[in-house]
Amino acid sequence: MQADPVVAPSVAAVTSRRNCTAWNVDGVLALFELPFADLLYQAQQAHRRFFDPNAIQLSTLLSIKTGGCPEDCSYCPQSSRYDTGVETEKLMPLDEVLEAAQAAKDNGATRFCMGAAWRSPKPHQVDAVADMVKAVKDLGLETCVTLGMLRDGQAEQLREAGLDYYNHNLDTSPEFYGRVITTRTYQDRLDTLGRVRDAGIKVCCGGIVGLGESRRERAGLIVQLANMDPYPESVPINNLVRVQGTPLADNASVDPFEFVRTIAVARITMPEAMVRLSAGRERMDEALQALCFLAGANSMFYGDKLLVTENPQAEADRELLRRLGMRVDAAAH
Ligand code: SAM
Ligand code: DTB
Ligand code: SF4
Repeated sequence: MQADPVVAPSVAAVTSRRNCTAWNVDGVLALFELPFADLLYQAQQAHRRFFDPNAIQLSTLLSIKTGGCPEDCSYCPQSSRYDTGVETEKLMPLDEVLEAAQAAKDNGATRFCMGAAWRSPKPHQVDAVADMVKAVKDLGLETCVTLGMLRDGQAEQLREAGLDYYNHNLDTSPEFYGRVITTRTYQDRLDTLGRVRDAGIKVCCGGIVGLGESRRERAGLIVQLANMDPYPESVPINNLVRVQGTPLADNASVDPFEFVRTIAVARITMPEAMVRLSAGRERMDEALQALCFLAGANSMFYGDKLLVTENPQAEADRELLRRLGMRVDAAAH
């Protein structure tokens, strides 16, 4: 029996990141509730309008300042509030960062993302990261950093150093957010994202599936992202990595098809964004990752480590892409 086709009211109107249509939670929820095949069909149509579905962009992560973070993000192994076994380290010296960036480039990554376990960087820390951005950019890589909340002028300083992307996630819906983090507000995050956008840096912003949120709350996150004007250039969708010692260590895992649905809904509502299959691949088999690509994911983290947790081996990823006939392309066009 053929289910009634549900076409979100605004799909046809979404033609440009700069001409956003207002999405609402019920409309996005209707997408989530489509039969799986119909949802993936819509996602593939959206994907093929702007991208080559056989192309993927690869970003490699490096934790340049690990652990000891004062924030209480309940998923995070780097918060000093939880005993997760992550050692606190100082900011990594420039030469070590460059060595890792060169290795990432040699392995085939096109973007290098540097993450720091800070609530908000201090001026001298931004100076040091700006030097890293300049040097990594000079290697011929795209640059991305995620440093926490930014104050006035800091985004501009990073832009001048050659920063291409700033990652700052909303993580979840505004309604569920207070159950996950109490040390910074949703509005704090939106303010930092505004500073990044105003400085002319590309925005990388997404969230996490598996925090204990409902489907409606997952839809609420997508609404926030898709209604940004313009919506982010890059949208990481993370599957919670459950780390012992964090408050979410024993969370139930989310139905894998629900994760694929989240990617598909992100693709339909933000058709021109790079949608990144992010944390959590270590627990996904190859068939599930292939479904994520079919749902519209066209980017992933590549390299044996995320920030502090494991990621699939680069060699295994190259083999997966080869078997699927996918090629690496910085723009995925
Ligand atoms: N400290 C900065 C901040 O939070 O703004 C930047 C680094 S922080 C580790 C970057 C993002 O990683 C978080 O916003 C969250 O979305 C993601 N993340 C952290 N721990 C995770 C986990 N255990 N599973 C999935 N995603 C996680
Ligand atoms: C994002 O959305 N996911 C990445 C990146 N942006 C910085 C981080 C994932 C972290 C997973 C747990 C860890 O290794 O710390
Ligand atoms: Fe700190 Fe970022 Fe981890 Fe939150 S997610 S505890 S801000 S490192």
